[in-house]
Amino acid sequence: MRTLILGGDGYLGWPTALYLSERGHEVAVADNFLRRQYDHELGVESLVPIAPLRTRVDVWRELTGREIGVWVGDLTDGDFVAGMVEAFRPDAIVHYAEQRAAPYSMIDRQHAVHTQVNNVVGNLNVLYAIAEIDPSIHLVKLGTMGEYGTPNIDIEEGWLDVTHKGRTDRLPFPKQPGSMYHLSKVHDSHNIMFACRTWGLRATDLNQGIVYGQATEETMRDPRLATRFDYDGVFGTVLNRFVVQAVLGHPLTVYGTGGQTRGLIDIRDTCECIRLAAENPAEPGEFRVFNQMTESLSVAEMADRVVQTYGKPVEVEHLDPPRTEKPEHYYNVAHTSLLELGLQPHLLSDTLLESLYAITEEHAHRADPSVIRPTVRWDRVRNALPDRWARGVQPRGRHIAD
Ligand code: USQ
Repeated sequence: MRTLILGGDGYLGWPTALYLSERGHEVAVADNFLRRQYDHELGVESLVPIAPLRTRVDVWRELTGREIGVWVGDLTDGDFVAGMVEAFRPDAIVHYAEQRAAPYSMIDRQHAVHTQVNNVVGNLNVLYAIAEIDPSIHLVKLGTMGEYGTPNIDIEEGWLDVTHKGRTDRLPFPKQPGSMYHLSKVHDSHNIMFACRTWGLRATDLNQGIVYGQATEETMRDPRLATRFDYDGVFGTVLNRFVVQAVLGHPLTVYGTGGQTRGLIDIRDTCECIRLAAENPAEPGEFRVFNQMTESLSVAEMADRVVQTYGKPVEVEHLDPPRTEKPEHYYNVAHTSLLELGLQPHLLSDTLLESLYAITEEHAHRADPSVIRPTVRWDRVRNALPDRWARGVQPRGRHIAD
């Protein structure tokens, strides 16, 4: 099948492109390199060096003989999106191309506006391109488990059977997102649901948990195929950060008690989930939601796993929580749809953690410990960026400038 991957230069988009290409999909990727620009703005870098997209694609062709098409452009430009969809005519569009860091979206007004404009407008342009050009194209959209928040009831896969005053209906599961970024994904979900209901589009919203890991079978074939590995206080996600912190001898930065519980997924399972969703499309008019996570752990449990498995002493520091979130809560998530399609999950194992320690040790000389601590607080409407950031490049001035 022909699969177009939006955000195909990113942490997950790139490994997914290789995974699907290896399995016979005709793959094209689109990217505007915004993720690389955020690094310049924040003065940070992926711990594992990443090659330019052109090099990545050339190396893959040399190694496998497989071609990956490249489109460079911005999804907020509707003509670009329509032109690309018209020219490539995909069977499925996998949409990763969004600003994905909650702390980045909470820096201040400009960053919140940038996040929501970039994400919501980009996704709308994708929906319109599909509706106008070929409504049978299946949209596989990356959502987030954070759309649901942490309600005191079981979290279902997108929908909830509700009986109210004697009448029953199947309604969208209530959303209580915890950041301007997570809110942008809720807005996307509403727009996609509307497009399915109104124009008969077919879509799968993958509400993904926190991804950990850095290597897949395909990215390991050559260092120039590696994907990024973030550990800074803005883009680094919790378990990847804890691994890097352990290796650098930095205390593990547990926010508050560490009682927050989240869904997790291994990067290799992300790729397989995308394949399963793309190869088993939603029906015309169907808005399908899968919870893309394989297990739940509290932040304290994640820290503990790292303390137990890293061969050297590791300190844990409980920080004054920078985010507004429930410190302890009920968390029980239904996630059977992808298992029913055949997902065989890699649960968090000591072997996986050991391989991550090895990757981190290899690149530890590139780490900048000064970017580890959290700098963005949810209870401040305007977070002052450290000087080193203020001097950085602004990402896409036309969206975040006054
Ligand atoms: N946390 C710590 N210490 C840290 C970093 C994070 O205690 O050093 C805590 C946070 O307070 C939070 C949890 O760990 O309770 C997760 O934080 P995170 O930064 O790993 O993840 P999050 O901000 O939720 O966002 C990440 C991805 C996002 C994706 C989301 C899935 O960046 O794109 O949508 O995970 S989910 O968490 O299910 O919403």
